[in-house]
This record gives sequence, structure tokens and C-alpha cells, in this order.
Amino acid sequence: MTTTTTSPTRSANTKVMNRFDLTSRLVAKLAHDEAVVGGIGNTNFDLWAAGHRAQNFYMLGSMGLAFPIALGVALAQPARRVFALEGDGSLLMQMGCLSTIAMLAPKNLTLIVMDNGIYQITGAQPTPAAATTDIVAVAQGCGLKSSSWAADEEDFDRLIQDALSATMPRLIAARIDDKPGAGTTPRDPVQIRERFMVGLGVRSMP
Ligand SMILES: Cc1ncc(C[n+]2csc(CCOP(=O)(O)OP(=O)(O)O)c2C)c(N)n1
Repeated sequence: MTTTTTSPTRSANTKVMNRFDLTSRLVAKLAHDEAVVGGIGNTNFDLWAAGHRAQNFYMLGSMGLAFPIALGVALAQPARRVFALEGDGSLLMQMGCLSTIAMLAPKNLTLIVMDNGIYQITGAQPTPAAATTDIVAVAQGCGLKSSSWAADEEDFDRLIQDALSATMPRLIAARIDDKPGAGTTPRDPVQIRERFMVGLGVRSMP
């Protein structure tokens, strides 16, 4: 006899939200010098559109590097809170970083996944997160036990507020719509890096 199982996917109890709105909510909660790392494409476009800050880094070109870069920042500057924004497709390409982050356990790092279930920027091909892979279950399985889906915008706000005083790294996932990014980040890698290093206080103004 064959049995069928239903995967515990993201869509069960979560509202479909909007990436720019959630990114703006995150930025509005930042009171101090928190670092924010945006991933390739839409996450960094919306981070830029939400209002540039000197402590923002905008990844260009390579999928899945927002979380590893943010891990490096969190380890190097343990007194600073660090947030990272990534698309579901990008995280799926670099999922091993979740195990590394859980093992190293920087208490100042929060990972945010904007899950639209598609590789939107390259033509909206479906990702495995759309049907079979529950990113929060993966994060918890990797050891990021406090990870959770944001049920709606108010829940997202609450999860960000909690993250600002967290003592363990965690992942927050949000189910989002397919609206394109709200802005276009200037694509100058050297400028992005230099500006970020000045913003983190590890380099003085040229
Ligand atoms: C290693 C790598 N593979 C493929 C690409 C091409 N590519 C750029 S963005 C993207 C889709 C990103 O999807 P996701 O992270 O879910 O973000 P979304 O576009 O949905 O906001 C792809 C396939 C790339 N830039 N790098």
C-alpha cells in the first residue's frame, strides 16, 4: 500500500505579504547602527528603496551570499546587530550556510527569507520552496531552533522586535507576492564595499 504525505509547507497559515513593505518595516525598527545585508536582486533593490543607510550592504551577482556575508559581519562585530535579507531561490543555492550559522551561533544575527516561491528576477520559474521545501523546517533542522514563519505583518514586526534582543541566531521567513523590487541599487561593487566598511567603522572616509 502506498501512503501519501502532505509536506508541511510555508503556505499553511501565512499571509502573502509584500517584500518592500516588510523591508520598510524592518528599516523602521532599526534604532542604532544595525548592519543590513541585502541579497542579489530584489532583496537589495527593496533595501535600497526603503532608504539607504551607511550600514547597508547590497550583494550583486551571486546568489546565496547574503547570509554568509552577514555571518562574517556578525562574528567580526559581535556588539552590532546584523540582519540579512535573501530570496528563497538564493538561499536554496547556499543552504549549507544555515548549518554553519547554527553551529557558530552568533547571537546578533537574524536571517530573513523573502519567499515568493519563484526565481522572480530571471523569469519566475518555480523554486522547490513553492511545493516541497519548507525553509523554516530546514532552518530548524540545521539547528536554528527559534526560526519561524511570519504569519502576517504584525507578526513580522514582533519577530523583528524580538530579534533586536535575541541571544541566538534565527531565521524569519515571510511568504511574499511577486511584485518586482521597488528600486534599483547603483551597481558599483567597489563603492558598495567601501561605503559599507566606512558605515561599519572599519575604514575612515576617503
Ligand atoms: C550562482 C548563480 N546562479 C544563477 C544566477 C542567475 N540568477 C540571478 S537572480 C536569480 C533568481 C533569484 O531568485 P530568488 O533568490 O528567489 O529571488 P527573487 O528573484 O525571487 O526575488 C537567478 C537564477 C546567478 N546570478 N548566480
